[in-house]
Amino acid sequence: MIRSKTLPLSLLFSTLLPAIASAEHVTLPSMSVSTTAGERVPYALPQSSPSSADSGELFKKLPGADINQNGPLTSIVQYRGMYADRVNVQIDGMALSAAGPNRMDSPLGYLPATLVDSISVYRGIAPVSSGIETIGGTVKAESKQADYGSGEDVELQGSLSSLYATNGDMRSLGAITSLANQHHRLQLSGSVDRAHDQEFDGGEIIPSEAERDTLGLAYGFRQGNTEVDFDLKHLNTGETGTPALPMDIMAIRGETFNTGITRQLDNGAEITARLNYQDVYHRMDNFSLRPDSMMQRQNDADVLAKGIELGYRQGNWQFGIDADSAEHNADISDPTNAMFFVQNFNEVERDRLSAFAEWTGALNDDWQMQSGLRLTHVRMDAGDVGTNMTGMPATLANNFNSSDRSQDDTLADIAMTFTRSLNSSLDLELGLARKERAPSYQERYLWLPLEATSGLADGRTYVGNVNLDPETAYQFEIGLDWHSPRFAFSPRVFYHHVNDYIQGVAGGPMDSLVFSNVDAKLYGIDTNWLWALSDHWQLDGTVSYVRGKRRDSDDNLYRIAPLTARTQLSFIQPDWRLGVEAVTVAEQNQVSAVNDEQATSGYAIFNLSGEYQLSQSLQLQGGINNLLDRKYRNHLGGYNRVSGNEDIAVGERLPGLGRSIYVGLNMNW
Ligand SMILES: [Cu+2]
Repeated sequence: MIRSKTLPLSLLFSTLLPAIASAEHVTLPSMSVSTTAGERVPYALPQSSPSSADSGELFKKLPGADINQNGPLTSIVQYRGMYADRVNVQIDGMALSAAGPNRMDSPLGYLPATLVDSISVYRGIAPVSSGIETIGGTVKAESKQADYGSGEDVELQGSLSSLYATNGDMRSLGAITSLANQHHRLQLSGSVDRAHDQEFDGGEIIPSEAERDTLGLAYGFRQGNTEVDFDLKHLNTGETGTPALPMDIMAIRGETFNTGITRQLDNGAEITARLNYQDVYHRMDNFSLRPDSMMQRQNDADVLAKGIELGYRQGNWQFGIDADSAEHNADISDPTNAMFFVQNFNEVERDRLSAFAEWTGALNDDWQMQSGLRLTHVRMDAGDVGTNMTGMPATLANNFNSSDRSQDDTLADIAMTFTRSLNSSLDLELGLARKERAPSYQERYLWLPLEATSGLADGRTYVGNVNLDPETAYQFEIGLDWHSPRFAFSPRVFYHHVNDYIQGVAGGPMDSLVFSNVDAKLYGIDTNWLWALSDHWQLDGTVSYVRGKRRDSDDNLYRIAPLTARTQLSFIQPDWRLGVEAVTVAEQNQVSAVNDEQATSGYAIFNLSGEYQLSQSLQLQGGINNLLDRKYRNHLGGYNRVSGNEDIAVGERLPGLGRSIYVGLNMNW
């Protein structure tokens, strides 16, 4: 995994909005209607101003993308029907582990929207160089980074992004400031997010308050052919609701550290070496933020993860060796009863050693190819567990402790994509891949029926299965990329044939589901499109459709995004822009019976947004989300798990957010 230095912002939209966010430029380009060119890889979100603290709201605007929402800061990436452990989400080049057994600290939760520089996705098949275990694709989110200066003189630069939204009284601030010359760059960044409970037409979602602070320090040095960088980040998420889960966040606190060296060799090759480290503590409970709680429970969890990456790139070839290791613990207690304890996960280890080779280049005058092979060895183990409970839980603990928990899996990934231009404005893309994923630690080592399921939030309890096999997906993809000066359209059709798909199946103790290998398929189509109607008017949007089914039974896969279209009409002037967006979502009645999943009906919501360039260094932005205050239910939003809220019954699907008026001021220097 070579850390990309700058993510290409899609040329398609690159002139749509000024790059206000980036500290590299003090002068801002003026706004204009886009001209179109071929789509970049990975495909980055058109620069857009945030309307919420959650960077998941930005990710959702990509084709094929959606978010499993368990709380205001707990956005779990879904790409083409695959989510959680199946999607490789990298924040500033780092594949983060989650401290929370329910992914309350999902990777996007580490990057507040006010600090986002770009979010991109490899549309379709992710190259093997993009990471280990990329069965559901690779998503990259990058924070704003200061660039080196141009001469010996030290320059001071920076940017600030502020946001206020009426729904939940949300306040966000993100800032970076840097000192840099051509050899050194030193950067300090920070952010603050605060919000009260969110509202919908009919009441409040309780608890959905949010509290998060981040602090970052980065330093880079370059001289001749060598560059060294250090990046230390601190995350402190305070009391934050997750109404779709049995507990809420009390704390997610810790550090991530990433450092690397890149050197260009005389023969034109580039070598890189990177190290990363993550140490995060998490506490959650079911009583502090909830109106009623019968039985008080608290869970203290942590993760300690380390990784190393070595890369070599020359000409058409790229090679890499990656290794990482994560250790997880989680202990459940009862603050009213000191005797009570459950060792939910104890010294669970998941270690990966992986190597890849990839070739990118022209096969002949017409065809370009990227193809790669990655082999990965995954080793997992878990320590002994215990509980003060007697009866069934004690028996399960004994059975677990006497079982052989040490497991080894070998994964082989092969990915091939072929592109050719059919004419000057039309490209064809074909992709084929075999991708694998080893079971997650929850899927293997959850020994007591609990809802610790990497954020499934289906309300069912699960038990793990030590003997699970890895998932194997065979992926096929065909797409077009049509780009003329005023029009662009890039549909992709895909089919994923998944053997040994891991899914809960009836038959566990105490009416739980057992993680089991089943067979599944996912297929669909997604597209981006843009139409410059005139010099001032532009229409653009995405359409995303995915269908997920079992192949070994009649059932559907759980929590699959409904057919969704986003359509935006913009009026663009050199120093301001106004847009109206329609988000139309179809009903989802292809639901999973085994997960007791509820169907949802379709809806449409309308959003207004605008930007106004006050001066070279000052921009005002704002808008209204859900203009008509439509009451709707997001199929990926989970069910209410909180009793005592008069506005939403327990087990009812959580409503989507009501109207929110927001305003933000962006500044750079
Ligand atoms: Cu948690």
